[in-house]
Amino acid sequence: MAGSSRHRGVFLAAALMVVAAFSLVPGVASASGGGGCGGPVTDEAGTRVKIESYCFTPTIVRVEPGDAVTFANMDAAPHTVLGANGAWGSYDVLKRGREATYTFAEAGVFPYVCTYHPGMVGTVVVGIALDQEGEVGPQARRALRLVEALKLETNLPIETWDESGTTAAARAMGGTSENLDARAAAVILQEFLDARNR
Ligand SMILES: [Cu+2]
Repeated sequence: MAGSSRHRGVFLAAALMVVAAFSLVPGVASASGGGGCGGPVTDEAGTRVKIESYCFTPTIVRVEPGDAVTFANMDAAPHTVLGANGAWGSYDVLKRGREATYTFAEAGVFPYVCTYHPGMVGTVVVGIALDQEGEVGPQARRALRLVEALKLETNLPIETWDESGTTAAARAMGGTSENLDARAAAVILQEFLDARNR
C-alpha cells in the first residue's frame, strides 16, 4: 500500500525518535543514523529496511497500516531488530544475508534497536489519514478494515482515496439529491484518474 496512495501526506504522528548521538562537545547532539556508520538520519516511505554498515536505512521508514516491513542484513556482522520494550521484533540474531519481516497492523510510531550496537536505532512510522478534527475517524478505521478484508478475498489491486469534499463538489454540480452519491462517486473516480495522469 505504501506509495500507491498517500492521504495528503497526513500522518497520525510525527516521527518521534531519540537518537543517542555522541559528540565531542558536551551537550551538543548531532542527528546521526547511529551505530558505527555515523550517517545522517534518513526518512523514507517504503517497506524495506537495509541493515548495512551498522545502520538501519532508512532510519525512519513510513508505511501504512497492514504493511509488512522487511529488515535485511547486508553486513558481515550479526545484528538484531528489537522493538521498544521488546513489544515486537526479536532478540534472535539476524545473520549476514538474512531477512526478517514484521507486519504493522495499527497506526503508530514503533522505535527499534539492534541489541548489539548502542546507537543503532530506527523507527517505523505507520501513518493513516486524519479527519478534519485531526482524529482518526471511525469511518477511516472501517474503510481500512474493509480494504484488508477485500485484499484477503480478492487478488484485485485496491487503492484508497481521500474523498473529503467530494459530496460538496457533487452538490455544486446540481441535479437531484437522489443521485448525489453517484455524482460524488464520479468525482472520486475523476480525482483518482486525474492524479494517475499527472
Ligand atoms: Cu547491530
